[in-house]
Amino acid sequence: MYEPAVDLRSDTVTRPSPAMRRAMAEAEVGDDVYGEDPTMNRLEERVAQLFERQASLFVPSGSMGNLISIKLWARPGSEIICEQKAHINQYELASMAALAGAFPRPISAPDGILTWSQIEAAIRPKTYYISQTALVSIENTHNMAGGTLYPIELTDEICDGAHAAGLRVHLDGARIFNASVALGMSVARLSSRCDSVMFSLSKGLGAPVGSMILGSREFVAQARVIRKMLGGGMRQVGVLAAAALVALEESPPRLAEDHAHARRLAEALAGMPGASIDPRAVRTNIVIFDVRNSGKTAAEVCSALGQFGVLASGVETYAVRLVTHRDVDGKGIERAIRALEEVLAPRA
Ligand code: TLP
Repeated sequence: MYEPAVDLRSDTVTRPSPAMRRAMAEAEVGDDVYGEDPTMNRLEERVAQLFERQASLFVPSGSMGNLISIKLWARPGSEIICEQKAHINQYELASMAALAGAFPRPISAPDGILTWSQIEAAIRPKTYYISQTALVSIENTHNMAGGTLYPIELTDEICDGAHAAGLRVHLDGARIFNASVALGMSVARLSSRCDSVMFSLSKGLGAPVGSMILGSREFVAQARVIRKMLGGGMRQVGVLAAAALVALEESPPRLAEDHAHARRLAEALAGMPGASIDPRAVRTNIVIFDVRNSGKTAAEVCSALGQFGVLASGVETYAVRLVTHRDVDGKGIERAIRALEEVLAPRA
C-alpha cells in the first residue's frame, strides 16, 4: 500500500485543515486595499488583541514582514544587529540591503541566542563618520540553531538596553507560538517590549498563507504603505484571513505534541552512532543534528532518507534539519526513526 512521505523538511509544508478549508469557502470578503474585507479586518483586530498591541497587519510572507519592519526602523546606510544564522541574515536574499539599504552586523552565538553584552559591544560609536546602528533583531524561536528559546528575562534585558541606547528591537517571531508553549508564557508577554513583531500563520499554525506584523498604530499605518509599495496589497484576501482565524484557535493547543515528537526524534538520534545531537537542547519543533560520523554529507543523508519516504533538509554540509508539525503523527515519527537508523549506520 502506498504510504505518503513523512515530510519533515519544514513546518511550512502543513496543509489547511478541513475546518480551515470550510472557513475559506464561506468567508465573507471585500477589497482589502480599500480596507473593506470584513474577515481580514476581524483577523487584524483579533491578532492585535491576542498580542495586546494597538494594531496588526497581514503580510503575504514572513520575509516581507521582516523587510517592512526593517525598512521602517532603519535608514539607508544604517546597521542591523542580528545573530549570524538569523533568517534575516541568511535566508532573505539580502533584502535588508537590496530593498531597505540597511547593513547587517551579525554576531555569532552557538545556540542562536544573543546576550545583551554581545549586542552592546556591537553597537557602533555615535560618530558621524561611522555607520550607525538602527535596530536589534532577535529570532524566537531561533530556527537554524534548532528552535532555541529566548528566556523572557533576556528578551526584556535586550529591549531595555536597546531602548536606553536609542535603538529599536524587532522580533522575528515566525515561531513565537512554539516559544509560548515551550516557555508557558503568552505571546503578548514574550513580545511585550519589542517595538515590532512578525509571526507566521503558515508554519506550525498550519494556515496556508501569510504572516502578521504588529506594533503601534502608527507603525502599522506606515507598514501598510510599504506593503503596498512592495506589491503586497491584496484584494479579496478574506479567504486567507478565514483560515488564519481558525488556525489561531485550533493550533496553539496542539503545538506541545510537535515538541514531544521533536524530543522523541532527538532522543532516538542521540543513540545512533552516525548522528551527534544534544537532545536536551531540543525544546520546540526543530531538530538539527550533525551527520559527520555517518561518513555521509547532509545532502547524501537527505537523499538516502528520501528512498525511505522521509523528507529532511540539509542546512549545512554536515547538518540535517527535521521540523515536526501537525501533518506528521506519532506513526510518521517512528517511521522516520527507522529510516534514520538505516541511513545513519556508519559505513563498514
Ligand atoms: N523559514 C523557512 C526557510 O526559509 C528556512 C523554514 O523552512 O524554516 N523567519 C524565520 C525564523 C523563518 O524560519 C522563516 C522561514 C521566515 C522568517 C520567513 O518566512 P516566509 O517563508 O513566510 O517568508
